[in-house]
Amino acid sequence: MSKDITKTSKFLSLLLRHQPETIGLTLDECGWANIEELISLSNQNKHRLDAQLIQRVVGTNNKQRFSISDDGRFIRANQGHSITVDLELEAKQPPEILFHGTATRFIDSIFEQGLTKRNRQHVHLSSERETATNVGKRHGKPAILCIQAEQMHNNGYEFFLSKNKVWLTEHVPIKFIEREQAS
Ligand code: HQG
Repeated sequence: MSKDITKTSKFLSLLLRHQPETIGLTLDECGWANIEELISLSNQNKHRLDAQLIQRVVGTNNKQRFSISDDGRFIRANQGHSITVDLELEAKQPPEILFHGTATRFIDSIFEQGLTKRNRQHVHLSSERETATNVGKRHGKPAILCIQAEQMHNNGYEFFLSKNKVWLTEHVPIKFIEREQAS
């Protein structure tokens, strides 16, 4: 990814997940921002942005973080919000096991409280161990947790699958979490 694209992706994540007010942008209740407005407010705030750059970020983004509406006028983040938005996700049956990557320094607290969503709208889980490892590395020395997702689901916990295939849930109680020992 070129430097421009990475920078823009980070900027869009900030605006569309956390702080649209930084440039005076408003999102609708489903998290959509009007692209024309986004471009104009960004440029007014000295962040160079145009339709082509947005298209490149959406198209090349390795994690498919963003979606454009069918009419091409709106953009939103697919997951990862700290602000409250309705992603219109349907509850879905998860696989038997899901993974969560975290840092070793959080382990004690996780085994006291379960996995909590912290600043975000959901706890983020992955069907792939490798993805979880990469998420964990962002925070420090990684630790992988195996989550008994099917059991949770059978016990009435809801799961959602974001458009970019991140599994989301409200909270994971301790009894469904097991730490995977490093091999
Ligand atoms: C930890 C990225 C102490 C949790 C990724 C994590 C993901 C606890 C951290 C997405 C805890 C929160 C989200 C507890 C949870 N005590 N620590 N009880 N419960 N934690 O960044 O899952 O690249 O909010 O383990 O790919 O790391 O931005 O969540 O370490 O999908 O698109 O608290 O962000 O996507 O950290 O990452 P985060 P996350 P993007």
